Amino acid sequence: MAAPLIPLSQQIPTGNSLYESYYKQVDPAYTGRVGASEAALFLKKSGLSDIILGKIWDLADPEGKGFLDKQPTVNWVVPVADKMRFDEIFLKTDLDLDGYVSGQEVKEIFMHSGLTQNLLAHIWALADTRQTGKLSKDQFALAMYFIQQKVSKGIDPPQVLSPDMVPPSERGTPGPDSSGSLGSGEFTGVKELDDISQEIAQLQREKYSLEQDIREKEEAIRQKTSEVQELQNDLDRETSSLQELEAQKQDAQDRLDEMDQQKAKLRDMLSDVRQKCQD
Ligand SMILES: [Ca+2]
Repeated sequence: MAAPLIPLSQQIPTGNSLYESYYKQVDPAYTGRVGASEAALFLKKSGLSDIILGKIWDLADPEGKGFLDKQPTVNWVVPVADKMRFDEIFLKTDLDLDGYVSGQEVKEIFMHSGLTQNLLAHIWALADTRQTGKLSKDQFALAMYFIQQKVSKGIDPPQVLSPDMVPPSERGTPGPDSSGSLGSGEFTGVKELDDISQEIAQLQREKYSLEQDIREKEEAIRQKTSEVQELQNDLDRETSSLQELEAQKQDAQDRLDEMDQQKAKLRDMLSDVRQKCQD
């Protein structure tokens, strides 16, 4: 029974007869479960590397149960091909390698989408199904899926998750706050995004206050400039009145000199007259 290699995406659709026939090979007794060793033997035939097969196994057994359900990741809105792509992004995004991405870690990728902060916060709240303030690999994929739907198709994320949207790994056991865990519609899911918006508001306030300062300084400079101009005008006026006074003084001096000359002339005439009287 040599199994031909088939693309992963073709294995997933439920009810696919080809898939059913493969499944029968690894679960001939129809237990509904495939153990890791049975799956490994089967998957080895694909010719894929152990690393890829390991990844596929992780994908198929997200809860690490050690066996595969008959329909492992079907019935989830996130397509398998996209999931693998998102998982790769997740690996690059989880910088501290704790298996989750924080708001801080996704901030850049989220913002890069160009979606509004409110919408991103809502998507985060939807994906953070247990409100832990961080996203698992599956939750991150769901968030990326919603972002992608909005960016490429204009499809808005829902107000609440429908059952087929909840990541398979998050199904079954309710979260600590199950009443509001499936997307409360509150736009306060991402603390970091809130922080950024507060930072922006703070910066805007600072900018406004700086602009106010600048306007006041400019006004003060205008006032000083006009004061200086006035003083300059005063100085000009004083200078010209001083020049006028000096001119008047010179005038007076000239007349004084003239009168001295006349006085001398009169004295000469007087002395002439006296001389003539004596003769
Ligand atoms: Ca992390």
